[in-house]
Amino acid sequence: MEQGKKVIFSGIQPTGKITIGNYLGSLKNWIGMQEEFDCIFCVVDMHSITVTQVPSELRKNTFDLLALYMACGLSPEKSILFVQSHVPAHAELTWVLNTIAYVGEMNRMTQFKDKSRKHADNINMGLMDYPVLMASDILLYQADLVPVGVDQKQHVELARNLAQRFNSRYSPTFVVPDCYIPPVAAKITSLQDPTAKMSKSDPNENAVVTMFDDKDAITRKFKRAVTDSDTEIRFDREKKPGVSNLLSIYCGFTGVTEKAAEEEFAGKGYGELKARVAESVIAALEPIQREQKRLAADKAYLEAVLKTGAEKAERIANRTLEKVYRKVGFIPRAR
Ligand code: AQP
Repeated sequence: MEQGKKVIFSGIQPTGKITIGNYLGSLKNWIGMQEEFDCIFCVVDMHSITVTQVPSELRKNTFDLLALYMACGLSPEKSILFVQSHVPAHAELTWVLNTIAYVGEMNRMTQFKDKSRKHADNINMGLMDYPVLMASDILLYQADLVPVGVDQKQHVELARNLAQRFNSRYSPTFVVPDCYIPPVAAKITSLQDPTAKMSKSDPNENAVVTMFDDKDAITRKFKRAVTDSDTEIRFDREKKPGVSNLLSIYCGFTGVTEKAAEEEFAGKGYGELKARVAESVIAALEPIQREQKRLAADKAYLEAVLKTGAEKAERIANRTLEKVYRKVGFIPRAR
């Protein structure tokens, strides 16, 4: 970590196949940040068990996600790449922060309410505590900036509140982090219900394009995407959520501005829009998929990356945790 450089922290859950929503809303924006900032990127496996997982699949998804991080351009030489459960300080800080987080504020979290509805048979304490664990992830590394999609904004705000609350109750300890929301594609929506977020755990396959989908699947899913009854192609998230979503995906993958995309598709039909969006996604994903496959096959290399990453992350995390323990009045363990 270099003195004076801002610190970035973010992560994705290995809860299934990563979607183009996860990619455009978060992962893609991390790549360029590596040059300018001290970056720490985590595979947040502890978050993922707040929803029932098949253990063998969770293990595979964890390696697959790390390989995807690197295939997209995250470099273990430039950034710290690690798995959350390898650094016990995440769980340890969560306990301390739990004692300053109020049940009322946790109950109001949108994701908790959504996931409680979706998993009514498994509303566990971890699901409710998810945002406190996320606050610990961020605060342990004294992160200045947290690049996430719009859906995670409320959780970053909770991390800010907990940092400020701790700092004023004890003394300045945590950097109060800011949220970085990308200007384009901060919320990609479902291809089948364009008013709902595209989620990797959506059981409807046609609603989601994953980073692992092949050419035919991508073409088919966009062909079936829900649009609307008139024929005009323009951004209007209120009245034309389906078309606006397709345009956002196009802008996200091509780097074209919203205005230029509207001009490009003026007078064209929905069929052409869908085909061109699919082409842009296929072109961007093909090289990533090839590299991901190559990396995922080299387990020894991935394990070595994670070992180094965990060692580096642990050093920083333990420094913060020791400070926190001292501030709350825990006596240090004799060495
Ligand atoms: N649809 C989306 N559009 C833009 N950004 C998105 N993100 C998620 N969905 C979209 C961003 O991806 C990052 C990682 O998300 P996560 O895995 O930690 O959890 P999530 O937000 O709950 O993502 P999913 O896909 O909806 O996962 P499941 O289905 O497991 O709950 C975050 O930065 C998020 O903002």
